[in-house]
Amino acid sequence: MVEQRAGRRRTRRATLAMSLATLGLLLSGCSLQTDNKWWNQTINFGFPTGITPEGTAIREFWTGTAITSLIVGFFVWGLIFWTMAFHRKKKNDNGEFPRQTAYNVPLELIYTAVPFVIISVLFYFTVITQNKVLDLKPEDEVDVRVDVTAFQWNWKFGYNKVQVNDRMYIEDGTNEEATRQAEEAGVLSDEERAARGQEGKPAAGGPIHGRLAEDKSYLHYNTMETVGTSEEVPVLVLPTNSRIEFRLASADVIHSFWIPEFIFKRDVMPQPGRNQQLSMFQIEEIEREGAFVGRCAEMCGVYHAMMNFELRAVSPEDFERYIQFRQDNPTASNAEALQEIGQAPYATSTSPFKTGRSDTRDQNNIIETASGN
Ligand SMILES: [Cu+2]
Repeated sequence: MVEQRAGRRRTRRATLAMSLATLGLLLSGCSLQTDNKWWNQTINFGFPTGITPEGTAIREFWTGTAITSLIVGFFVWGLIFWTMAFHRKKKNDNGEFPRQTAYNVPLELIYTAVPFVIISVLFYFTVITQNKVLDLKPEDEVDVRVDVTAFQWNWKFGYNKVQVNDRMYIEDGTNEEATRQAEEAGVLSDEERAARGQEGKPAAGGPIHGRLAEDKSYLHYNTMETVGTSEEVPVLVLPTNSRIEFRLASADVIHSFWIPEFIFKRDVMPQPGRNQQLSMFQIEEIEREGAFVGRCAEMCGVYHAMMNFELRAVSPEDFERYIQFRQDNPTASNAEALQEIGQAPYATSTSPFKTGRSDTRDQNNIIETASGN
């Protein structure tokens, strides 16, 4: 009897030790990151810190989900270890099995109902978070609209609307001339139609909704644009404290617009016309000034890995000066405008790559730039 009790105590201790070890292992996965809320500092379970309210919502959802999973996990592990430790009866001396407890209807109902409740709660919070992240506010609540054009292998950013501190700088930034040219280029001229034997047929006569494959009129063209080159990483300058809308379109294949600090990425599609909702998103605001790297997150060809850009978040006041300078000096470069407001003229979060094939073969394919810091 005494021996049996000691054995039981030993099993109980072993169970406790095992549980503590598991807990330690799980908690060591947590990382410390800067955030104003203490619970996010300590328990974000390795999730990165975003710079938008949407990013924070996703992170908090993640933290809640991780905690829920741990609670469920510990409950299940507890039951398993408890069963293992205290219900190890074997056949008795008469060769009889211990009392069997299968087909316990109330128990089966409970463990069917409880998981259903758990997934219902998780589903509820998933929908709440998703609605916040994908929320599109009406036109008059959008402060800045950026047209993002992805192409192999770089980015173009156009300012379509800019309203900062209740002042309208750009109401409709569309470049009418460029738009008209793109529309014309997408339709065959009379001579070309004759050459293809398409006289008398309906206009255009191309394969994509009746238009040519070369037709790029679905893209957005703006008067004020920032275009990346192989030598210069495009720097997208945006203000903090402003609602920003991104309209995405690709000039060729599918790309993906990703600023890791947004905790959000979205595919950039060619011909996105029929899915307008899917080719745009908004952020409530950028909460922090700084330089943040942006990347293409959809394998899009040979130089996909080099398709970087930079988001430079500045104060609304600096942004006003930046826009004013570019309006007053339409031929000035983006670097000059950045310098004008006391910012580093070139990207600081990433470097351009050499794009020549022979250059990229030697591991050393980063070009040193004269970046500001
Ligand atoms: Cu790409």
